[in-house]
Amino acid sequence: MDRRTFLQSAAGIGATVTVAGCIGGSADDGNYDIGMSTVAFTPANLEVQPGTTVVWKNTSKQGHTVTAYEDEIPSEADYWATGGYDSESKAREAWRGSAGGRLGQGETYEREFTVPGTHAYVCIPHEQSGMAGVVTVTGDADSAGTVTTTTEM
Ligand SMILES: [Cu+2]
Repeated sequence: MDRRTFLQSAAGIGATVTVAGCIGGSADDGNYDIGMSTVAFTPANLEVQPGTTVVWKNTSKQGHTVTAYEDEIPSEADYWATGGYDSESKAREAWRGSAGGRLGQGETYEREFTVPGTHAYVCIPHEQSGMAGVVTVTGDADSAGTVTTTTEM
């Protein structure tokens, strides 16, 4: 089983997947972290370290968006969405008006995550089908010195 197959099957059972291998790879060389199938992000849950650039790629024939839920990202984080809109309402308006923010087949979107916490997002045209995901940025960089030791008696 190759890594990509593993990620897709892991996402299918709702697992949280931590990816280290291809994070930071260029979008041009075919590497990506989150694929977009007909009505799903795979994996839907991705855990990364602060400072990680996550790459989404539309691996389907349908058009999709990657649109942050404004109320479901850390308050210190800048708003993000395909198309570069600075608010969720603008992103939704642009999609309704002209399919703004659409990622076509094979296109990619990148976003660097620096603020720890959960960053939830959705594909606007497939929201009703449950096409949504979460990027969790761990605080591990700050708590690296913390070690939990279990002593067996
Ligand atoms: Cu979609």
